[in-house]
Amino acid sequence: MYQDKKVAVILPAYNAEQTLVKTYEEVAGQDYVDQIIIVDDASQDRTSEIARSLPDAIVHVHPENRGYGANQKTCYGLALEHGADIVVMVHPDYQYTPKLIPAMVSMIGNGLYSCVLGSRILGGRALRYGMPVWKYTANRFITFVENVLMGAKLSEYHSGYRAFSAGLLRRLTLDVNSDDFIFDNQMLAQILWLDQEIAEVSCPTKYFAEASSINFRRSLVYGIGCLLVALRFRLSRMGLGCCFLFRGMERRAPGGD
Ligand SMILES: Nc1nc2c(ncn2[C@@H]2O[C@H](COP(=O)(O)OP(=O)(O)O)[C@@H](O)[C@H]2O)c(=O)[nH]1
Ligand SMILES: [Mg+2]
Repeated sequence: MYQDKKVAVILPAYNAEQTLVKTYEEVAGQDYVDQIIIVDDASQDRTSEIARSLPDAIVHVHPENRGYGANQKTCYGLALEHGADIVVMVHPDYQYTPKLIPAMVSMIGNGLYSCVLGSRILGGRALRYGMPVWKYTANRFITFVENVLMGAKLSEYHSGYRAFSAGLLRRLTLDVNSDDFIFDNQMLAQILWLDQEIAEVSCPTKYFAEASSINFRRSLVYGIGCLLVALRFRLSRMGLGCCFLFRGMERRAPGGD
């Protein structure tokens, strides 16, 4: 609990047998964490078996592979069902350190922000930590265009480490979002659409085989998708139609969630 707020950490897992236990144990050791929810997206390895063996984890296994976005939809749904007030999403590939969870939780729990991202770019050491140069360059370019089109100033939109208030999650129409990787980007665009301020903390990141499996082709599809989301945002803001991503959401005064 953070003050009187219940904290859930969600781990959207896919073929994570090598790193799930290590991530889980470190997450479980952090202050404020009440619940850890693991959703396995029909992995081909022993992820579900390992997840079920973990003490106190809430585990859900998709009957078939539905994609990264679909996995997160299940995760957020379960977290809200279980009464979470603050939800932290972290990839179970042990790429992001769970040690930032208390900091991110407190930024949400003290009412300052409704969304906090762990940024690999902000500390300026992504390349030193091993991010491939092509991924870094693409990340910087796409982030620049997204910031211009969506009127934000984030260091990146592509982190797998995010915290949200339950109040904000309930306002987002996550069900209309993609079941694929672009889900993450659509979610941030929806938050910006609601005029919510997004906070960032710098996050040391590890790069190793199990932590980064997305190939160039899938990254390209993702990158183009990001640019289209940002363009749709700008066109919708200009009143030139309203993109399906933003249609069902009610905008209120900035700050409140
Ligand atoms: N649910 C689901 N997750 C996937 C799938 N493919 C990759 N992932 C997850 O997506 C996340 C990001 O992929 P990753 O290769 O780590 O990307 P990178 O760290 O940004 O280079 C990881 O947690 C993967 O486990 C999939 O088909 N379904
Ligand atoms: Mg990764």
